[in-house]
Amino acid sequence: MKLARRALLAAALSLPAFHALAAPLVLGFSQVGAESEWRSANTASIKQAAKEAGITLKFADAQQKQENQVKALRSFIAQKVDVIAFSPVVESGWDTVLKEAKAAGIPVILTDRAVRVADPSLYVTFIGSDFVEEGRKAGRWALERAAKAPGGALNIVELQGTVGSAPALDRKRGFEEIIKANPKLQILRSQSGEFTRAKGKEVMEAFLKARDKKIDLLYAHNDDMAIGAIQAIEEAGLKPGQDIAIVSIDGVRGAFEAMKAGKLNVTIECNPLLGPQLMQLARDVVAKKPVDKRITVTESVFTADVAAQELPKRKY
Ligand code: GZL
Repeated sequence: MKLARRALLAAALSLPAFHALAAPLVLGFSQVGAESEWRSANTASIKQAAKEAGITLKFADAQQKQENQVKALRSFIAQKVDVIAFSPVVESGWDTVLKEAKAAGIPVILTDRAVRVADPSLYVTFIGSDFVEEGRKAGRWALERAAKAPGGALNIVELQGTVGSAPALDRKRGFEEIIKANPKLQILRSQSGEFTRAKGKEVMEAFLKARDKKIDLLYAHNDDMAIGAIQAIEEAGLKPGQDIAIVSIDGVRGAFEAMKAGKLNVTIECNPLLGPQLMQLARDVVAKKPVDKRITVTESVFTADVAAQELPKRKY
């Protein structure tokens, strides 16, 4: 009889209805901040997806500070959440807190940005974009632009993302890997605009005041810095998108509006809508199902000539 009862219980426990009745899965999520349109769209996607999945989301905004993310991860560990996910603001400095999560038996999922750790078993999986490829796509566009430029040359200035962050390091690497094919593409100045409009404008003002050689192209690691730079270029009496061509990354609504106005030439899409995939990953990881170590999302390139037709279709 005992065996029959155990078998019955096992069968009941396997029913989806039982899981629905079980306590909802608790996910602790540490977000970088709210620095850009991209980040806001990423946060909205995660919150909406958690609600739709019936997952209890504990959400912490780090205001772009690593120490706040470490505090948040420690708080999730203390609360004994089922799974932790985060977008690490910078690549390094995570080994200690990730070891604490591992010691507590809490699996960690990386979203959006990657980390550099000595022991890759400290996280289960990464889901996000291939930032190096995004940089390559920007580089390929720059090469094409140079081919049509007088003398085939372009003087470039670069607005980098957050210092030490995976997107800033990788987007720079991918861009330089491609443009080195044409030595007439020269990066005159390169500085962090911290992924924000305000800082992007401030640094672009400094580039313009430096009065180096004439600037032909701005490469911005995200659309928000490009939009800030557009204001600086206009205030300097120049035409963004014409006197100074602009290539940026993310594909947020503001970029499509700038392209439609002829002020931005191209945006490389970086998909922030990771919420639904993250929720499924959280369930799979907690259920100890095998998952790929690295899951990248497919992305497009949008040039100004398609901006008007694409804008109404954009989800972020
Ligand atoms: C990229 C993401 C970057 C965006 C910026 O996946 O980490 O951070 O490109 C955001 O807009 O601030």
